[in-house]
Parts: sequence; C-alpha cells; structure tokens
Amino acid sequence: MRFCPYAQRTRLVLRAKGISHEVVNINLKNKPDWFFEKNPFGLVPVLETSKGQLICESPITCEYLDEAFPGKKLMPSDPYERALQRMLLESFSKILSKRNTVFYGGNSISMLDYMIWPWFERLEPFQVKDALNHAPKLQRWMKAMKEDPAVKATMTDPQIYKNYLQLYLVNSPEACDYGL
Ligand SMILES: N[C@@H](CCC(=O)N[C@@H](CS)C(=O)NCC(=O)O)C(=O)O
Repeated sequence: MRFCPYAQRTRLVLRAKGISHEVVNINLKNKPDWFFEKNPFGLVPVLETSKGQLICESPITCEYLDEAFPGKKLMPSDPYERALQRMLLESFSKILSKRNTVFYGGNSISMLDYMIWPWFERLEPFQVKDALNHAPKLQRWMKAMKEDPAVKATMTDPQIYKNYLQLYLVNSPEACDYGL
C-alpha cells in the first residue's frame, strides 16, 4: 500500500541496497483473498523472495534484505552496535535528543534512519511540522535524509498524502489507489 509507513521501510531498504524488485500494491480497504495466503494477518508489507519464501514484519524484511544481499551494509557489523540499533528502534520516540551525529547510527545513513524516516516524512501532511521548530538536530537530520537517493525515490507528495488520508478516514475503497 503506497501510503503505508511500514511498507515504505522495506521500499527504502530495497532502494538503498539497489535490489531489483517488483512492488505489488494491496488495497487495504478491499484485500484480495490471495493476500491472506501471503500473510494470514493481512498486513503489509510482505516480502516474497525469488524462491517463494515469505517474510512479514517490516524490520524483519529489512534485516533480511540487508543480510541476504551484497552492497553497503545498513546494520552495523559490531554485535553491540546492532543490538543498540534494535533497542533504539523499539523506543525511537525516547531517543531523539540523545545523538550528536547527523544520522542516528553515526555520520552515515544506516538502518535505524530508514526505519524511523517514514513517520517524519508524514509530519507535513499531518500538519504537525511546526513541532520541529525548536528541534534543530531533528531539522538537520530531516534535511540530510531528504538528500538520500532512497528517501527521494520513495517520497510521497504531501498533498497527495493528505488527499489519500481524507479518503482513508471515510473508509473509501478508492483511498489506497489515490493518485494512480
Ligand atoms: N508491525 C507491522 C505493522 C504493519 C501494518 O500495520 N501495516 C498496515 C498498513 S500501514 C496494514 O497492513 N494494515 C491493514 C489492516 O490493518 O488491515 C510491520 O512492521 O510490518
């Protein structure tokens, strides 16, 4: 579903690692029966490998992609640093001020940045962007994130997101396909 922040996590990592892939969008207001064979809980994202293996839960899809494919590793190689990223992801709202580097995992973008970005991208359409006026570190992070090619490739125009949201909130079956 094009507007889902969890699915965006997986799309960010696919892009960041340059993994060729096909996206199949699911209309969550009208799920096809076959989708429940991919994930009995009916949640997106679901990752299906070329061998037909199915992987659900966005952080698990992302870690799988990072481990299974070559290229830049988004998770740190050090086990403690990896544990730290997972801990921070568990409670990212509490850690926003405890960082002295541009990105959350250090001075270059890493998995944690991609995992939390989709919620920050939605601040503007939710009209709560002013909440960042007194958070210069967050502003600097958002500016740096917007320069990243994977972030650029998966960004949704705030107006399109707003229009989708209006339809979604009235349960419109057209919501998930808005703008296609
Ligand atoms: N914990 C899941 C959450 C995924 C999730 O909640 N996806 C929403 C869309 S943003 C969904 O599929 N909703 C369908 C439904 O609730 O029926 C993950 O990280 O992948």
